[in-house]
Amino acid sequence: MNLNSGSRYSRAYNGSNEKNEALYIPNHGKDPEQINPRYTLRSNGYWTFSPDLRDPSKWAAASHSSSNITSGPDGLHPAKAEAPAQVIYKIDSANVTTSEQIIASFARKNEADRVTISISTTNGLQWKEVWRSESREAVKADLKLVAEVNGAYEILVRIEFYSAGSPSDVLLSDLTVKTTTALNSKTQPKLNVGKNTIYVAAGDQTQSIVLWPELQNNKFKELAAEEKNIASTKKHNGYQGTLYPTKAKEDGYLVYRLEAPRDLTRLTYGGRFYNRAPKSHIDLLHSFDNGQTWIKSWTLTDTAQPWDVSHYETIEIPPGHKSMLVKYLMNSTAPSHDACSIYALRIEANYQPVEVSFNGLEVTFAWSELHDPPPGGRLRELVGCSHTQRIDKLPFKYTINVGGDDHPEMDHLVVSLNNSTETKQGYKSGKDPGGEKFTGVWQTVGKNIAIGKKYVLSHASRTSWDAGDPDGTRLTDGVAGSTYVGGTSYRYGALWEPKTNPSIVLDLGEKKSCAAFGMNLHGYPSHDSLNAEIKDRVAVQISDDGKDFTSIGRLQTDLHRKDIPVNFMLPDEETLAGHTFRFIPDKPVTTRYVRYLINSDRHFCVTELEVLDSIELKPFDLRIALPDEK
Ligand SMILES: [Ca+2]
Repeated sequence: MNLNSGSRYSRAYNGSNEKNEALYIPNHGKDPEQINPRYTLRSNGYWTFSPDLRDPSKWAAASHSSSNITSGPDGLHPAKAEAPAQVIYKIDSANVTTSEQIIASFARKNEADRVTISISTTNGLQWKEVWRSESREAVKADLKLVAEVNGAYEILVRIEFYSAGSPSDVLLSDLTVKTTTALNSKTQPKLNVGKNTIYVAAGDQTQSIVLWPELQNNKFKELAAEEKNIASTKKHNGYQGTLYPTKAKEDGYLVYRLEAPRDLTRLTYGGRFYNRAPKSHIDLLHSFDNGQTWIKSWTLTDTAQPWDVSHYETIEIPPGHKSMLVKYLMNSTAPSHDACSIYALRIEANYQPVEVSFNGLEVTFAWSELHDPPPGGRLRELVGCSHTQRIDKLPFKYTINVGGDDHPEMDHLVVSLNNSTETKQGYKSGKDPGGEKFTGVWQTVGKNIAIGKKYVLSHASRTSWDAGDPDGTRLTDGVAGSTYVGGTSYRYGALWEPKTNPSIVLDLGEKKSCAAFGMNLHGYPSHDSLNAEIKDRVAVQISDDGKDFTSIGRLQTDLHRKDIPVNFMLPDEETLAGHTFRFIPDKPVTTRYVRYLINSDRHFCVTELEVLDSIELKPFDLRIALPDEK
């Protein structure tokens, strides 16, 4: 991410499926999250940008560019009156922007003074005025932009002034830009219970412009600086390009212009190309002299299958160029999208940042510790925690220890260049819970010796929701139910009404050594094992004669997330309502009969019985090598 002075970016871990267009990017008018909102894939990030407007040594560093602007004790204003003046701020949103609020306060003395706010999502190729002061009284803007910015990654906010009297008659006294982004809630770095190591480093100190135009249905025209003999198909068919030359054996091309406020340093351009007809070629060219001379960096002349070539060229740009042109050229014997065409193109130019000095940043993780229910309690307790680290030099490595009985529920992650000396450092609680680095386990299960064996139910299965066990074979047929509960889940098992409290006697046929006793179960209402919701109790008893049984333990139905083996995949919503819960004795026991005594207040469904001849849980460290480690 690109952090300007005065920026703070907070990203939430918990997904949101709120139907608010300010929070998502519509996909052909629809909210993509609504296809299955229970996965809560969508989450949001919140940028707050409050640039310094007064300090003569600081205000420029927060801006993208300016002309005829200076700062004063009351804010930014024109350096000279009766001349156009402007300051432009750039929001690099890192994740895709969904909406933006611009709050600005101005002073304006004379009727002839002017202030306007415009935005551009095309690196300044097109501007849209979003606010204008209509009178001397209208000096506060509070804009909520959705359609204007939705889908953008780079937004320029331009404030133009005109002062008719003395230069400081018109001034910008306060500016806050709040940008909301959409992100994938599963992609943020999570903390484990115990010790976590955080590594913070700075990347390449550069700024960038990205042009990534949509091409189909003439959309390529929106950003192009020049075009010749070129067209696109109305709809991108996906397996051929959409942009193609319209005349045989003549050049068809598109030109894009890149302009930066400071020297360009690097250009990376290319795309995905379809070159099929004999003697066709597609060329990438760039120019530093406004198109007088072109440098060809790549040509595609190969017309062999599969007619699908992704290629990018990177050009180091010599000093002294703030502007350049990029050309995509096609020449074909057959002017058609199925002969010579471009699927997609992307242009990225890097340029010098305003400044690269580093004045420190702050990183805050916020989470909730999970504590098991106290004796007699029903619910896990959540304890809100956070940790803030001030970082004065990079790279920097530090530790966050997380307490509790399980991995925490993450809340948000903040990176801030809006340094405040008042921010409390360290743990919010003031206490370091300590702890060791968490290591997961790899589970290897042996053979399920219950498969195909006979069993007896104390109460016949109900047949509601398509459940049932008419032949007395379903619980040892080797098919266990799903991890997600509801819909068709009951048809894979035997089902009992609440408080039936059935028992099941399994006959292994002969005395066998048993390493684990399990049962795949779920019920209605659905209870999440990972949230200590399951109240069913299933006792395990053994017997050699099928008459006298001895209790040896109980299935463990409250699981911790930290206990889930690294080689077990949780369902997408990260709950566990249906599972083979097990009792694992300290050492294998030998028995012929196994009795499961069920005590349940809900509709209780068993899909499979499991007796394992072996089970192994070995430490398995899912290591992430930090950049300074091997
Ligand atoms: Ca089964």
